[in-house]
Amino acid sequence: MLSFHSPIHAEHAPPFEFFRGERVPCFETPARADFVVAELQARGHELCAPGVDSRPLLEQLHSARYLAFLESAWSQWLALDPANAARQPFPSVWPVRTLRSDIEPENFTARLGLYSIDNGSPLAPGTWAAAKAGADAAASCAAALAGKRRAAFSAMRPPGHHAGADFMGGYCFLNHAAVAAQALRDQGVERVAVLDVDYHHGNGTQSLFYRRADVLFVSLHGDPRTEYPFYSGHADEAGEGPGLGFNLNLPLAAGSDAATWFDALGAACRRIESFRAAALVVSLGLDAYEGDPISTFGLGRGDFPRLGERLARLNLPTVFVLEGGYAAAELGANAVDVLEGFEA
Ligand code: Q9C
Ligand code: ZN
Repeated sequence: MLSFHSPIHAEHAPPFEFFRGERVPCFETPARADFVVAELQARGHELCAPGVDSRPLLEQLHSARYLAFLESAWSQWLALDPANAARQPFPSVWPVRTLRSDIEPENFTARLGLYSIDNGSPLAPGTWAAAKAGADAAASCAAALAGKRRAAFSAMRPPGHHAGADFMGGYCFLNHAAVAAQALRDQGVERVAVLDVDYHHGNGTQSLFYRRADVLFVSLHGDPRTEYPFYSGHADEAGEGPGLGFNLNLPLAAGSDAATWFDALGAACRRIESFRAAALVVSLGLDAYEGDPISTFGLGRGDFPRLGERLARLNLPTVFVLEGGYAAAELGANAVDVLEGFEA
């Protein structure tokens, strides 16, 4: 499958995240994309550098002040103290419920709280460059479909589906799947479906399209009663206003097996068919894999080609965007198995 990749992803390499108050190595590492690219090359897939500037798409999806913050975040952090080069910024205050989020504070770590849903999305010097390159790759995939390709894959990180109009979260900064979906809409595709198969609910993507009927969002994920992102992803979230009926969440109990998961995938595919989508964007997280270190579903190695085959039966032009999946050594094989199952 035609795949887009840029080595710029590796500029996002924060040294640690927090777990139970302690520093632990990041689960979301540059090695993840390196494994995916190595597997694409080993199996003879075509790799291209992203050639589309996603800036106009990002400006449609994300707020101007969030983009301005993210683009300059590391230089603002350094401006506080040159010694910050060796430190990782941590959000200090979150504007929950009754607090105001309309006025941007001048304090940097307070502003980082304004634009974060969690304390687990570490910034690094190259975060903006890497996330922007991922958005460019997603836009390039959509352009490949306009050029009559059946499918394209963005082999980039950090992931994107937890990022919303004005927030980062869950290792995500810019919403690459939303960029691909919006690009397809701008090309004149009337109805676009986004199917999110990452283990975690794609709260960012859901929120970006929640009031829209032109982009259907369907997600299979761990039940937010027990799984990240906890505050989004319940079955009763159906869309709002003109978007009512165009959001479908299929939360599954932690520990669900492959049979349960594929039943839900069938329901997701039937909704995409009834929507009469003309193109599909797949948020391709591979963390439903049984070997994933932070997830609990039971998909085995052999289930990934099967996922690709099921998606191919929708018979739609399809963009695949890499999201989560933290069993890094198996990530490449699992991702490319989906793509090859789709092509078979
Ligand atoms: N101790 C994606 O898969 N919490 N994001 C992890 C681990 C956040 C996952 C905590 C998980 C976010 C794109
Ligand atoms: Zn995930």
